[in-house]
Amino acid sequence: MSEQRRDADDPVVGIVMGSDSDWPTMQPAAEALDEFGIPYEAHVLSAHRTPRRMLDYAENAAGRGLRVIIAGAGGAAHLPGMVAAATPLPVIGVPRPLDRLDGLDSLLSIVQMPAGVPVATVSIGGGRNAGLLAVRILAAGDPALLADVARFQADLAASVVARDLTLQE
Ligand code: RP5
Repeated sequence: MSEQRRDADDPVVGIVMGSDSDWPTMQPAAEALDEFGIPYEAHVLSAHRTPRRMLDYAENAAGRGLRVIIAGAGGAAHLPGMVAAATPLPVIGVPRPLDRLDGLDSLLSIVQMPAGVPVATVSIGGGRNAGLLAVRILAAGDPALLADVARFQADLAASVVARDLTLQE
């Protein structure tokens, strides 16, 4: 990849989805990135309706400075896998629950990738965890961000303890 000049605000995570109707599922990923101050971009790319646009995006993502892609889709959810096929970047797949099969179709379409083309698939509707996983991937090479993740984990644990019900009493 050729080195490009980058500003601190340039996106390092790409959030892509098969339809604008997927946004409610994907928005929690964006919110998680916001919480950690990670710049991102969000686009609609369809593996089926706009295949060339999807391939252009995936093939150029690393060269533009993106480091992780979060891809969500529902039903015959081929977008995450096809993006993973066309980029060397890590891809996180988010299965969107649709009305008819509750997202099981989306999950299986995303998770059953052939060896050699990994997609890190989160749970059905797991947009928030997709965002948090992207943060962790970035944090592996960024000690300050890693410390932020550790603080987040400590806060999460404290919030669970604070809500303990002490059922034995
Ligand atoms: C998929 O078809 C999209 O990712 C979306 O989850 C689903 C329905 O899309 P729309 O008909 O709402 O545009 O490709």
